[in-house]
Order: sequence, then C-alpha cells, then structure tokens
Amino acid sequence: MERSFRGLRHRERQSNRRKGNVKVSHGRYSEIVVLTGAGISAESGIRTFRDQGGLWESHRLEDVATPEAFHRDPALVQRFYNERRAQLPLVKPNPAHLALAELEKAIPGTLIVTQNIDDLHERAGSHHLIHMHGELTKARCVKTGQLFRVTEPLTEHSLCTCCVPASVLRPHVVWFGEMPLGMDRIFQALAQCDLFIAIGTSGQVYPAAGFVDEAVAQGAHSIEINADSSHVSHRFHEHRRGMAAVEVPKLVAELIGRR
Ligand code: BJW
Repeated sequence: MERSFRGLRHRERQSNRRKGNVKVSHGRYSEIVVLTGAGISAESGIRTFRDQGGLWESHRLEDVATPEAFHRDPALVQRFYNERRAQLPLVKPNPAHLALAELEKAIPGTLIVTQNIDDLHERAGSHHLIHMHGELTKARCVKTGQLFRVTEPLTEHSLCTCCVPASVLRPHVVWFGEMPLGMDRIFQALAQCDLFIAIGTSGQVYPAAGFVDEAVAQGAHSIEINADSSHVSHRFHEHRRGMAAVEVPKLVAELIGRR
C-alpha cells in the first residue's frame, strides 16, 4: 500500500517536473533529506576541510585520507584521527544541529545524511541519521569489518578482538576511493523526498555533491544553506546565504510552521 502510494507520488512529481511545476512553498513537505557537511559543525568549533584554516591546509589529504596513506604510515593516520576524536568532548551541538533534531520530531520523514564524522547530530537528538563518511567514535577490523567503540587513542599496533590471529583496527571513516556508507538507503530516500536541503558543504566531494541532482530529478524542491557559494550552488532552487547556526533554525521554523 505504502509502496504504491509512493509510486503514485513519484509519478505525480515527475509529471509536475515535466510541466515545470516545481514546489516552492513551505509547510507541506513530508519526506525531507538533509545533507550536512563540515560547515554545520564549524560554529561548534570543529575545523572544516577546505575553508581558510581548514584541515587540508595543515595536512595533505593524500597523507591522511586515503587507504594508501594508512598502508604507508598507519601511525600518522591514527594520530590525525586521535587528535580529532580527542576534540569531541570539548565541543557541543550548535543551534543548527538542535534545529534539525527538532525538524525530525515534527516531520518524522526527515533523514539526515551527514558527511561529518563527528557525533554532534546524535548528541543534538537526531535518530534518523546516516554517517556516509563514517564515525570518529568507532574503529573497524580490516578483516571482518566488525565495529568497535574507541575508548582510547589508536596506534599502528591497535588490534581487533574479533579474529584469530587479531587483525589491524583502522578508523571507521571513508577515505578517497572507498565506497561511502548507506548508499542504498540514501538513494532510496533521495528518490522519494519532496525536499532536499544541503547545509555547509562545498560540493567538491562525490557522490554527496551529486545528491541534489538525484533529488531534483525526482521533482523535489532544493535549498542550499551555506556561508558562501559552493561548487554546486547553481543546481539548487533556493539559497540561504549565512551561518548555519542562524539560517538552519530559521528554515526549520518555517518548515514546521512556527514563526
Ligand atoms: C559554512 C559555515 C557555517 C563554513 N555555516 N556554512 C573525479 C570526478 C568526480 C568524482 C571523483 C573524481 N575523482 C575521484 C572522485 C571520487 C572522489 C571525489 O569526490 N573526489 C573529488 C575530490 C573530486 N570521491 C570518493 O572517492 C568517494 N567515494 C566514491 O566516490 O566511491 C565510488 C562511488 C561511486 C558511485 C556511487 C557511490 C560511490 C569517497 C569520498 C570520501 C571523502 N572523505 C572525506 C574524509 C572522511 C573522513 C574525515 O573526516 O577525515 O570526507 S574528505 C572530506 O571532504 C570529508 C568530508 O566529509 C568531505 C566533504 O567536505 P565538506 O563537508 O563539504 O567540507 P568543506 O570543508 O569542503 O566545505 C565546508 C563548507 O561549509 C564550505 O562550502 C563553507 O562555505 C561552508 N561553511 N562554515 C554555513 N558556519
């Protein structure tokens, strides 16, 4: 029943799109996909990657964010993630994270897809959440893929407890050239959403940068919130320029009908 209803809505949206009849009014969305990037956590004090002062200014991504880097120098890569993990208890969710948790409560068809590996969305109270680039708080056995909660800094000697002989533990993050996590669920949600929102992401890393196209092709309305223009700004219907901690609560208030 649910399936055929969705199919009907999908055909209706396709037909609207052919007529150039794109939805713009708020207060009527029930299936929302929110893509978040480093910019949403910037005001919590976590560095972005590509802004001035970003992580890629002090580290070459080829040295810390590829499987080859981990193979070449696991100690350096583990140190890079240990330092970022150690920052988590010192930062807290900002009004943008909190507003998205409120959005999920008000509109249960909201899915947050985050590229961030911090834990600020869950600490803000979001439950319907996919960490497509992994999670800092977890490590993974390179052999079985089993996940372990990280309770102390990892080293090149950190081993799993799931296989004999024990295998290497690596950060549970998605490096360049690796497949992001949860892609089936994400593409399914993009195919069904009526609103796609991207917050604080530069649109330079795929497949996330292409999600707007997927959603818009299915007839969804799209909104970008960013302090600046991104590499994919031109693909969005609507833009909110400004800080996420200000713009996200404003948009959420509009969406849930609170003025
Ligand atoms: C604010 C703000 C405030 C600041 N308020 N806004 C050639 C063409 C196309 C693709 C490829 C290609 N060659 C290779 C690829 C694929 C590659 C890729 O995209 N490379 C590009 C560099 C070209 N991608 C991959 O390899 C991915 N895997 C893959 O493609 O698998 C195959 C596949 C095929 C088909 C379907 C599915 C899969 C894997 C990518 C892994 C990315 N990993 C990282 C590291 C993760 C762990 C870690 O955190 O260390 O993920 S890289 C890094 O970039 C991290 C981020 O999640 C990601 C995105 O960064 P983000 O979030 O956009 O941050 P910034 O810093 O770039 O931007 C911040 C933005 O916020 C800015 O716009 C600011 O203006 C804004 N901002 N303060 C609002 N207060």
